[in-house]
Amino acid sequence: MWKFWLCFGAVFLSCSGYTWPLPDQLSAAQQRELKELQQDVETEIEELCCQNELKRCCVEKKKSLAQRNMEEWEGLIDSLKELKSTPDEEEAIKWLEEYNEELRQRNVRNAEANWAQATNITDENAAKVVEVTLEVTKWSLKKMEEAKKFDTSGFSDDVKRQFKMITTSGSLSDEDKQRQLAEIGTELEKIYSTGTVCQADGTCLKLDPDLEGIIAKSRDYDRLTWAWLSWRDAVGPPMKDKYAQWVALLNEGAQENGFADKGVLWRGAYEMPDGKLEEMVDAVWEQVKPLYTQLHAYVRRKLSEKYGADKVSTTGHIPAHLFGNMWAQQWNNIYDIVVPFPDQPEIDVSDTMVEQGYDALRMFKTAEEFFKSIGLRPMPQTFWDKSMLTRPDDREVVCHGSAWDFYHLPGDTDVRIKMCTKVNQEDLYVIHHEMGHIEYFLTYEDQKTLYRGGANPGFHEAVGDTIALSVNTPGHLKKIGLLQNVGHNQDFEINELLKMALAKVAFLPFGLMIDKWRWRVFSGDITPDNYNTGWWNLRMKYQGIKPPVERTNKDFDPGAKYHIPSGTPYIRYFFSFIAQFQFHQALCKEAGHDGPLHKCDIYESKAAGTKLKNMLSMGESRPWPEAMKAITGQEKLDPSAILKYFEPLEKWLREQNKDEKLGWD
Ligand code: KAF
Ligand code: ZN
Repeated sequence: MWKFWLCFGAVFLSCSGYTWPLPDQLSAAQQRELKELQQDVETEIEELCCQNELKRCCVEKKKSLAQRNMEEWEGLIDSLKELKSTPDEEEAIKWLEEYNEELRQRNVRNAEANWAQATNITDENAAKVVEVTLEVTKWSLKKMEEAKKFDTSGFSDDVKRQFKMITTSGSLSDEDKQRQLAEIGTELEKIYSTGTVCQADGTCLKLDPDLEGIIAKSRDYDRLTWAWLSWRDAVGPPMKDKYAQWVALLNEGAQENGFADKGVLWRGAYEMPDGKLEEMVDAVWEQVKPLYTQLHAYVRRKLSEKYGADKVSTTGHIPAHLFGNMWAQQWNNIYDIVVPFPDQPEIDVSDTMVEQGYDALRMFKTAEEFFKSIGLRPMPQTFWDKSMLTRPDDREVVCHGSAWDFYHLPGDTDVRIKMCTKVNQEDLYVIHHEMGHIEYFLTYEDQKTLYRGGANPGFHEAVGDTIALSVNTPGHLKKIGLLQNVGHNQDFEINELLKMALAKVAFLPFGLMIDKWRWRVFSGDITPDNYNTGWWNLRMKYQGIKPPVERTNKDFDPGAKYHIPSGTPYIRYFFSFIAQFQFHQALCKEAGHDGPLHKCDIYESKAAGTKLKNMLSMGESRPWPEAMKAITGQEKLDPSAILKYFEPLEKWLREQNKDEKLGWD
């Protein structure tokens, strides 16, 4: 109650930050009813607090209204409490409470075993991961059978939701097959993470940092071809048959549980009727494709000038190894080749970071400082003690970055990041990305175990990226001493937007095609004989790129991208790259930003932080459109924010490309 009055003490502060009491004995439907009422009351208060009135008068009105509503509120809660849930539902709720606690404890063990292996790849640790995975599967299957005995038809939405989650499974019933699946999974990830390429002089190179470094920095066409090809030859072929077996086993598990294939289950995370997710992302892609096509044509022209028209034609697909990134998924590393106005002040801060003596720890502290500035949580001490922030030199590890929730009880926090940090701007961005996952973990720690997840997987991916949209503005980089000069003219702005587009717009068709490939692999449209052809057909169609040398179906180029051997779904990143601009736009509005969206920096805005926190705290407890609404006011994935952000650039690109033949077919 006291919070209420505190809130009204500050006259023009909105009351949206106030948490109205919501007793958890009520059913979800009842709780929702109360929440709706709460919103009505808040709107009424806001409306009454007329801007033109005297301050004092306004306070009085708010006070009396609040008092009246509080009485009604408490009366309503009492009457709802009397409407008790049925005995069956009470039993179900009790069963769920125990389930959630046991799940939490099992998740802790699961995370521990996986962490041990990911930070020290050994046969012994791999064997432990397999054992824990089998244990988890066995337990989940047992619990699923128990859960199915409840008739949930009359239960509240919240109880139904939990049962649905428990009974949606793709697990194989046969234990030998379960083991086979778990073993192939760890094997595939091991091939990727321990892959090396040896040169004629006997020195051997790893993907991270060696081969990725060559692709990022070398401007020698043949050297680039060598690095690109060697990585694929090293890891692809050894994976191919195993991958086909892995797909078959996953599909068998899905089919045993009544699903057409594993792709249906993967898409299920978005809680849309099957087919609708693909429809939604396709529609979004159609809207952003014109912008991508402009960027593609501009970059193609620059690459053709750099490497020669015999290497890069100005009308067709671009060879995939020239983008500064092993997978051509983001193109920011070739900013130096494509920079529109080279005489403008530098905007890449990598060199400055090295000059200023940044190391991994300082980069993480820099990121943490931003999250704290908007009122999100600092990293707990255990984070600093237990995370792996750089590549150790005494053992093999999985270098691909990840964030880990050890399903702590509040107060006993254990969250970690595993990353092989390098001192450059790209990794500063990745750190914000990973820390975004951690902030989500911390903000939904009070949720039931089943709900300790993102509103959908794309939300989880978007949190840190949203923050990084502020951090990477030249204005902010200057604030933290990483840039000395910031231009204030249109040329500088175009440089700035182009650099951003190389990271964000270039990514979109890649983010889309990966799971288009896997959905078709799972459905059987793309068979093992056609894995590589199917892959390149999509790469060519969506990204407008082609392999630098001829590929055959003996190759397995998908395996050279981490998320394929690790079995991590990818459409989440496409979702995220659209949604993060929606979030950014909404938070900027909350922070009172005015001016172009790409100039907005929400640093130190508690209002923006609160808005974000409110959404994050929902975890996975509600379908994602509700979480989307909580932060943006609308329920849809909508590319208008990203299009607005890049509007000045798109206009400029159109002018530059007016004599180009756009596209690649
Ligand atoms: C995103 C942002 C910038 C560039 C590129 C991307 C896409 C993608 C990529 O291709 O690199 N990004 C990542 O893979 C970042 C790693 C991660 O944070 O998304 C990580 C991937 C992962 C690793 C191991 C097991 C499962 C997933 N995801 C997480 O650590 C994570 C995600 C959700 C909840 C908890 C942790
Ligand atoms: Zn991530």
